[in-house]
Amino acid sequence: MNTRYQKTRYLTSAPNVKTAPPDEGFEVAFAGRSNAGKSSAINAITQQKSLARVSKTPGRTRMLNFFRVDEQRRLVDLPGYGYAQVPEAILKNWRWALESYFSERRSLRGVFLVMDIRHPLTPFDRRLIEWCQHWEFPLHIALTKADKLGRGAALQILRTVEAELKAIEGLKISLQLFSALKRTGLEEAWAVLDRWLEMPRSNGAE
Ligand SMILES: Nc1nc2c(ncn2[C@@H]2O[C@H](COP(=O)(O)OP(=O)(O)O)[C@@H](O)[C@H]2O)c(=O)[nH]1
Ligand SMILES: [Mg+2]
Repeated sequence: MNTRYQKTRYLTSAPNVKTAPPDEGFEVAFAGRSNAGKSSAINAITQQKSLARVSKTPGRTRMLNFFRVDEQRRLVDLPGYGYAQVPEAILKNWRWALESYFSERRSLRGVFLVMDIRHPLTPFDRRLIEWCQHWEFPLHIALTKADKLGRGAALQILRTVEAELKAIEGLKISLQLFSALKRTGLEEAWAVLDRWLEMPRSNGAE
């Protein structure tokens, strides 16, 4: 059990990095195509029922949503896009908002990409992965909704995705199976966040 994320609170939303909270301390960005299971993953990780629901508030869906873990640490819910055809103007704006965030955000320590295990490596995911490679951000991938598959099938997808991504030069990557529904994979997710956010070690109680 890890209780360090339980006090996470919604901080603010910003359309782009220029209006984001002060660029201090440590930040981890959560990315994922819409409906991949990102909000559910954030809620499971922070052990809250509806923390990430704020990201669904109309007007905030295309924003960077900031959550405060503590004085020095934040989680950021990045905007995704869906299955439906997205108008070019919106895509362009999304690309610009995320590219400027990735290129300018000094407190960003790593990218936590949530992919539905049944639909891994969509064009959305590949774009994110390219950016991580380009800006040398460590990337952690949670293949979520793993409960939808048997253990063997899930592991096979994990290995296939891993083999493809480990072949990309200069990409620092780790992967795991996850299920918000069954609450599996939490320890691995917390370990990655603890490391990236430089969480002080607790003294045993957790
Ligand atoms: N079976 C299963 N369903 C999930 C899981 N995570 C999310 N879902 C469902 O997938 C849908 C999209 O989830 P949501 O977290 O809102 O996705 P987001 O758009 O990426 O934030 C919802 O109906 C969730 O209940 C999971 O681990 N297992
Ligand atoms: Mg969401």
